[in-house]
Amino acid sequence: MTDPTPEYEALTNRLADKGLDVSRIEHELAGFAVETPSWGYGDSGTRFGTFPQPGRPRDVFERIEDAAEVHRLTGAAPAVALHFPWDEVADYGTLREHLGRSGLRVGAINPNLFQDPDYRLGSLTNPDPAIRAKAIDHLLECVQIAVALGGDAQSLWLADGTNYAGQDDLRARRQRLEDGLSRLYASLPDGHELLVEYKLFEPAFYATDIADWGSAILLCQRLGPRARVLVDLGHHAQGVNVEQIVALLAHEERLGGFHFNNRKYADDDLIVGSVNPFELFLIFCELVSVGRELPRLTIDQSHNIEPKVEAMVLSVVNLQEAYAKALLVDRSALTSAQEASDVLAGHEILLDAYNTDVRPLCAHVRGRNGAAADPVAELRAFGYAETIAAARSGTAAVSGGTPR
Ligand SMILES: [Mn+2]
Repeated sequence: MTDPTPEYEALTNRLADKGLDVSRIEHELAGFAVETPSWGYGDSGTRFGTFPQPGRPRDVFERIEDAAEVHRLTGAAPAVALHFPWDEVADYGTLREHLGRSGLRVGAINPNLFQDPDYRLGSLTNPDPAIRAKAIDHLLECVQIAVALGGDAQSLWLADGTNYAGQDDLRARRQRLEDGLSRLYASLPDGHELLVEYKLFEPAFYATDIADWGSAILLCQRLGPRARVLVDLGHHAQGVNVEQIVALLAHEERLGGFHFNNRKYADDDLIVGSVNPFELFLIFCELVSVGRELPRLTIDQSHNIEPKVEAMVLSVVNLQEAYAKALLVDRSALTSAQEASDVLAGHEILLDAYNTDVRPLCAHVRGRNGAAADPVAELRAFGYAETIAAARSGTAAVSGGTPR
């Protein structure tokens, strides 16, 4: 815990003068938690190539070590989303112990129905019943993995779709999808939730089976109340108003969570807040305005040229700052402006919060949480990247080994 800095004192005095409840804001900010993805720490690339990085984790145990470092520095990344079969192990008890020893818990379980050659023409929507059955078996296996690891969520993105008009019957595919997901939903233990992610296109280029929030929410409404929609910031057409989608899903009580990243062109999977921080802020404004607990927040990024742990730390910091700014919005003044039909007053209230430098506030809250005031600087000073590069030079990982 560090003493308050002059910048923190100046900021919080100004916020208090405006009538904001600084201690409540700090309490909310201190509780902010995002899941980081195990797949975000390993090698990744584009369809043109993959660039292996020194120190890249060789197995799920080392991916969890990297996630633990992100949590140590930010105090806001206490869970790891896992992906199967990429994170498959022989003994899930050992994996659960490793998570606990690392100060982490399991996040959402992400089944993989896009990599197996059998899924070339789809998984749950495949015209071949044997392939559909195989896909359902994998989904049911992932529910058991969640139980074994103490998790409570399945997060499903389907790559299913067609590339050519006439390739398959669109309504028949929808029926197969509903039937398969019904099997999954029926297998969920009490308290487990199903997050249904949508994506406009890619890998399918004609008709993606769950292409937008509408097709996702209709599925969820058929399945039951524990099926909710997951919004990935890279999965919309250009220009789509994502914060409005967030508001609509929240209104319908079907907002399950997020995959945070940022994009300029398509599903670029860049660091969240790196391209459009204003959109990120507006999304958090919607979440704050709902006035309930935040939904499940997860980072879903693919770091191809940037150092992965640093990219993840920066992403968490950017999320904390966007959330902090949203907490600064003077909500009663905003409501008054809206009720008075004042076109620009509400907009200016949002801009005032957005333009506030919240870094001293976030640094203070991180310090109070036992994390780093400046996580990126501490990561670099500590030399974590060099440490893991030296420790992970071989090809065979020692399960549960620690890089430092
Ligand atoms: Mn995603």
